[in-house]
Amino acid sequence: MKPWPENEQNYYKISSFHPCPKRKKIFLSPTFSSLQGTESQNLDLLYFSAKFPFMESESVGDSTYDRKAEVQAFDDSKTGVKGLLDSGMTKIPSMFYVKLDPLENTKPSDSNFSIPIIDLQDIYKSSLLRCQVVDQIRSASQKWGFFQVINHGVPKDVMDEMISGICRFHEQEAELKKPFYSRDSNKKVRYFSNSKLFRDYAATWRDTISFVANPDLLNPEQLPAVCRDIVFEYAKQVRALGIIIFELLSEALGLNSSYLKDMDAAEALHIMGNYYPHCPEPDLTLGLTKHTDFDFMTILLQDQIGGLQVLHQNQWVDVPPMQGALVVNIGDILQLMSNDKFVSVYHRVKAKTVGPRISVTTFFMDLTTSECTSQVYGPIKELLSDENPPLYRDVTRKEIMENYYAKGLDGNSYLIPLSSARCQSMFNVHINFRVLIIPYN
Ligand SMILES: O=C(O)CCC(=O)C(=O)O
Repeated sequence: MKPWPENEQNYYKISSFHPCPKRKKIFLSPTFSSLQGTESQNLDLLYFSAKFPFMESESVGDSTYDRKAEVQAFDDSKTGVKGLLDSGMTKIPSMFYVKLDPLENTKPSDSNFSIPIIDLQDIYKSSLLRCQVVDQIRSASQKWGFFQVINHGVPKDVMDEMISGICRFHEQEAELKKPFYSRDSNKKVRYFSNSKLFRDYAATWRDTISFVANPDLLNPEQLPAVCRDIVFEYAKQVRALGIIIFELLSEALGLNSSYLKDMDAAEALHIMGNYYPHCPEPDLTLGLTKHTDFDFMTILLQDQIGGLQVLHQNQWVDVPPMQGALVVNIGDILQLMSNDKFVSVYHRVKAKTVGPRISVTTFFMDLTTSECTSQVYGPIKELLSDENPPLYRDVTRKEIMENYYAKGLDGNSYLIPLSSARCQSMFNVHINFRVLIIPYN
């Protein structure tokens, strides 16, 4: 190992390790002093997470614990997290133990922070109002990557019925759900728990039914009867809203309002109906681990339970449920295309003792690999100049999908391997860390 370069300012010292006694394994997660200077915090977190994902050693405590077998049995049951609770379980199985990432070094949340709320009322009637909304969207997309929209045009009864329909699906008898259970990510309709169950280091407390509309949903017969009609209606409504928001985002980038729509950003939808059951030990797991979305944009419908949090200025900030509102967030592809004018930020969902919590995530992108095309995404040429050189290289959809499926929800952004040589070199200056492994006993 190379000697520690004491005189090199760009190196970071590992200040502590965090063993995880709950898992009866040695989990070593170095904590670093924070990045100096003006580089973005995002880059800081991306880099550190990328280079030092959790390091897991051989099992030391409980030598009989076989995680692989536990995960396999869970998957074979085809009844998800809800099935565990239905069977009378009161302590969560070890495979769900999530080690919170100490690399984040997050501060306690500042109660002054709140996700921007943007009112879309009358944006087609008043050009002054529309200009103000475009400014708000630009600011929210640059600073937060997240905002809530109200008066967005999706009828309240459609939103309520969509939440009920997803709940009905998950709460029907297990035997009726099992035919939809699948790990085949190319299926246009499927029920599963933890999309990357066999890849992620920890499973999380959520079950999902997903639907692909690219551009249309499947033949109605192939959708579960308990939510068929509402899924069709919701897909229609959420796509219409998506088109409006893509127009506003295009204008916020200084582009023609149809720019993103003309790139077919609103063509393919991947709708996920999520069910987060109540959790008997919410401090040991998460509803969903920290991640960014790798699509153009995501629109989220949530019920009134809460649990979604956004990482903003190194603090986890709640996205409070708001009657009638929908949550919008920028995805990795839009961050890449906007050349970092808009940011795709980390978010996660906390597990809670109350539940179930229902949410519906609509990703504007088909996440199945069957639609792997040679379509290329790169920084939008109109946004580039000598002062604004491309931060990312052009990348094909095929490459993005391969990258997405090759990794689990490990806390790293999909953008890391796509950053241009200039950016990569910013990452690479830091590679000579001194790593000290302290056994935990
Ligand atoms: O359920 C939520 O609130 C967020 C879900 C989410 O982030 C996702 O599905 O990627």
